[in-house]
Amino acid sequence: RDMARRIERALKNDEFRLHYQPRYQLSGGQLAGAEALIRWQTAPDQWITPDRFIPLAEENGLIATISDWVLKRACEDALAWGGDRYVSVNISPIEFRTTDLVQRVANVLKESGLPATRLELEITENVTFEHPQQALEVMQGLRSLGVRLTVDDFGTGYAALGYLKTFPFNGLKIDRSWMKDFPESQQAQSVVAGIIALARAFALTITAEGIETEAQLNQLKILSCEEGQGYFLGRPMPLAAFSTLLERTT
Ligand code: G
Ligand code: G
Ligand code: MN
Ligand code: NA
Repeated sequence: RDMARRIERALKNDEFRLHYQPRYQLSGGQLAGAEALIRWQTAPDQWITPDRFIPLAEENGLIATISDWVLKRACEDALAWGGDRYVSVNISPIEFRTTDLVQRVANVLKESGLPATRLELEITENVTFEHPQQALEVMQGLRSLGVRLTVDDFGTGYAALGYLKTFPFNGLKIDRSWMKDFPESQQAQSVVAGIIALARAFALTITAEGIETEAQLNQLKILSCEEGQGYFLGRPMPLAAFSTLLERTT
């Protein structure tokens, strides 16, 4: 309850920031877009990581308020990125309980002017949908707007074949835990190759996250993984740094 009050105050006091982590096309090396990651700065050198406050916001009903702030910021920022670069925003599975998510996303697109095709929503699979039928309808509504939907953290939770078949995803992100001993371990290579084949069977765009070495990047290219993200390619950074990166690439 105390945390709920702190989050509300933080929104009012403008203590949240977005950092952007670049996502690259692996074949041609183009900067495809960025994932928005929230940061909470409580003092000049003090940050609370989302791992700590997002789960609390989910419990105390403030997650939608945070998401609305993130969506607005992210869409406004991405408008200036040029080309058809997208911004991708993490949305908690909890938010798929209510159909108002579709209206909220529609509003933010309209108000910001960002084309829907340049917004992607990442939905973690390590939490199940409490009401799958409801979640399906919300996803269909979002797809009708033109927004892309991606399974995040794939390979850590509940998402199985039925999940990929039932829900209208456009993309899949391989959880970074699978990169740990990739590509040295033959088993890790087989698993990653298997997930890529699986994604292809469902016509999903595949992104590898947690790329930390050149060896990983090269092997992912060989496996025809489409997009990549990770410290080796670029860390999450403030908007100004991401804009500088864009200037240097275009
Ligand atoms: O950026 P970092 O590694 O600290 O993120 C930790 C976790 O917090 C990740 O699982 C990430 O998906 C999640 N996260 C970051 N930003 C947001 C956000 O804006 N909304 C939600 N729901 N989760 C976020
Ligand atoms: O759960 P999700 O995939 O949204 O989490 C994204 C988080 O992963 C970001 O907060 C980011 O800080 C972190 N991250 C991004 N790239 C790497 C990486 O190469 N290595 C590690 N360990 N973490 C990463
Ligand atoms: Mn994510
Ligand atoms: Na992830």
